[in-house]
Amino acid sequence: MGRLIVVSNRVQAPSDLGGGSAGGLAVALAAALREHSGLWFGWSGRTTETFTGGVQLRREGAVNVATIDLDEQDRQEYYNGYANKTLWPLFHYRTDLAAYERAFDAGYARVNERFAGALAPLVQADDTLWVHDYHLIPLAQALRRRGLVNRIGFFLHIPWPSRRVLTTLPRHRELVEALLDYDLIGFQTDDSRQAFEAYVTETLGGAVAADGTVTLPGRRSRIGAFPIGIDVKDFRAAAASAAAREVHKRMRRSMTGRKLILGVDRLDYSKGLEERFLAYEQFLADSAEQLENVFFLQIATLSRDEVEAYQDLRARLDAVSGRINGAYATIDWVPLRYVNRSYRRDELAGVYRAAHLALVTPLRDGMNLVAKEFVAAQDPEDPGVLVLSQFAGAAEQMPAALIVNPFSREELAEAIRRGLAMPKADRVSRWRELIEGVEQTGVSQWRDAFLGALFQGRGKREALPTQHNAA
Ligand code: ADQ
Repeated sequence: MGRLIVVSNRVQAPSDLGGGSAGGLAVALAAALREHSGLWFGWSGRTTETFTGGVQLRREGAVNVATIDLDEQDRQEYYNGYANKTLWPLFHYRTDLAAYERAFDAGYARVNERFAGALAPLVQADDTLWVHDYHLIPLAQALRRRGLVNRIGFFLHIPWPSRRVLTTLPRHRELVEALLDYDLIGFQTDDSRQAFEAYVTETLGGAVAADGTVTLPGRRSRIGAFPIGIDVKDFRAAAASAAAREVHKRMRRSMTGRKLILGVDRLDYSKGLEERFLAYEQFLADSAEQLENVFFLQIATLSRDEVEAYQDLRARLDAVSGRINGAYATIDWVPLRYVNRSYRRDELAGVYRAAHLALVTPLRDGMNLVAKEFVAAQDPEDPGVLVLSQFAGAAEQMPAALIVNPFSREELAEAIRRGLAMPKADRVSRWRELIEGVEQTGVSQWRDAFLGALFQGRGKREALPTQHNAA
């Protein structure tokens, strides 16, 4: 068997991320790459005046990394444009925010061609490729045009939208047809898998068999749901580390006996932060007896702040948090602590452990790893309560959480009340069920399930005539 080549927009080899902050995904993929003496390919994150196509090769620990630089137009049209102003909002059901500009389309196609042009010469005949996320949907098509018949899999980290939402995208058909040049297409949830299936059968007139085989005239692919998870053992170790214990102690000290409600997210409109703030305000308005007994800490790392929708959201959150504190704070109580910085994973684990309740209430989310990390970091004897949106992919696997509709302020406020009052026995039994699920769907099971399905699939493309290599 040949090498494994992982392709993603940005490369996140563990040593890129520095002390204690390497994400579970990076760690899991790096482990697979080590096992298959593989290569991780992606954008360096840098832009140059003109695109050269030059590949920078380096070694990060045991992982070989290959990156290319893009030009400034690529960053605007492909990354800030089609990826983050068109596909991201659309796939998160925000058709009101999705921008359709020809320049974005062109930038997306151009960068995928640039990736393919730089990557193709590095690929050997028996290599297997695993491409990640919505930035690179047409990459397999661009590689096939260059004659590659290797096995190529694709995993989508964000939701696949319903057919009616997807069809608001100009040229949606081209996008889905390009996706069918992958041998295996993985989704986070059954819900996404079914939405894709509905598109294939109802819009393209194709067929999807029970085993996930997708057939259309002249082409065949396979789909499946592969829910992503965290590295539980590693995260628990982070939660038990000296750094986590120190943060936990600091948090407890600053809580002065008050209960901590926690939110941890990238600052993104899909995460339902504004709705969460408003629900907390409602909770404060309805629960006079709770004033000064609780506080809400929202950690929201800035993200994509070159995109206006993110700047607007940030301004709204500043205003709402200011209003809440203005109305309710006392000389020694701040009801909402709103922090925009980012924390190391071990520090974060300490904060999770100090919390009585976590609000993970995205309006849409592919999976949501914060929900799983929160569970993994809890004290089994005295765990906190997880309030989880029904629209997070994680809800399919975590029914023992308090599942809420994040669009309903009353329902969310009620879940906060219920969670804070939940007796210990109930918290412990829910947590046990949750941790069992988190352990069973860890990041290595995810990786092994996806790669198992990809390797076990039929042989190479020569056996299968498609539009590009039928001859
Ligand atoms: P994200 O949208 O980034 O990921 P999520 O799954 O919650 O969402 O992952 C966020 C990661 O970043 C977590 O590991 C979390 O600990 C970390 N993080 C968040 N806020 C942080 C902060 N303030 N400081 C430090 N770390 C922070 C996308 C999809 C998700 C999908 C993942 C993985 O949108 O739906 O679950 O990919 O597939």
